[in-house]
Order: sequence, then structure tokens, then C-alpha cells
Amino acid sequence: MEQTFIMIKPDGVQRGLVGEIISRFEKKGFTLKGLKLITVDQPFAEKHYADLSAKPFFRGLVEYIVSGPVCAMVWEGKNVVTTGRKIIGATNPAESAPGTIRGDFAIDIGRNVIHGSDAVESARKEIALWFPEGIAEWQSSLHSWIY
Ligand code: FUP
Repeated sequence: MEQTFIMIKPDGVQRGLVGEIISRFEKKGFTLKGLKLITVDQPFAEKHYADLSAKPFFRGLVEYIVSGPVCAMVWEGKNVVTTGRKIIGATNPAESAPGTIRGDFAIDIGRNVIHGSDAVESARKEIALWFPEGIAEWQSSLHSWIY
């Protein structure tokens, strides 16, 4: 089953948006497979954003990501990479539609609350980077103790 890496950035954590964001993915029907609050250092953030290292905003982006804890998650489900990006909205909050996470909760491109993998292959790499310990397997089932 397809998986994606979703990260609530330091502004999203500090503004108390973790519950709201998790709720949107859960209500859509995706399954939460991994979750941790983690503060990363500069080399780690640079590795995560290695593809953007030549961009003029790279330094500021890395500074922002290391500035506080982020909520790193793995979500699973059919087409979760593409659909997850739709739930998140366009990179620039000025262009993200109302109803998307960035459209509803962000103003600046440099503080856009959340990251989501842009392809299945990058999701695989990002999950390996952020969850080197692996993801615990679990199956949803109708146990008698769920009411
Ligand atoms: P996204 O895949 O939507 O996260 O977008 P990118 O990978 O292109 O960019 C990663 C992050 O860089 C964005 F979330 C915000 C930041 N960024 C800027 O700060 N300025 C820009 O002009 C473009 C991106």
C-alpha cells in the first residue's frame, strides 16, 4: 500500500495545528503509520532539502525547519502521495485554495505549516531518512474491544 511522508513544520506545531492536521488526514480515510515529535539539526534539515540546496531561500528554509520541533508522520492509503498534496494545497499559501491546509492556515511561503512528499520515490527516501528505526506494522481490524 502507498505511503507518504508528512511533516508539520515548527510553525504548525507551535500554533497548535497538529490535531487539526491529523484529523484531516484521518477523516479522509488515510491510516497513520508513524508519528513522532522531533527537533532536527542543520545537517539533517540540509539532507531533507538537498534538492533545493542551490535555491536562494535554502538557508532560510533550513533555519526555519531546525527552529523547533516538527511532527514527522507516515500516512498510508491509495494514492496518498498525490491526494496528500491536494489536502496540503499549493506551496505558496497565496495560491493554495481555501479548504486546503495551507489555504486555511498559512500566509507566507516561508512559513507554510506543512510538508508532504511530492512523489512515491521521494516518499520512500524521506520515510527512510526520518524513520531509520522503521515503522511498526499494524493491521486495522474489527476487534471486540472497539466500540
Ligand atoms: P513543496 O513540495 O510544496 O514543499 O515545495 P518545494 O519543495 O518547492 O519547496 C520546499 C519549501 O521551500 C516550501 F515548502 C517553502 C520553501 N520555499 C520558499 O521558502 N520559497 C520559495 O520560493 C519556494 C519554496
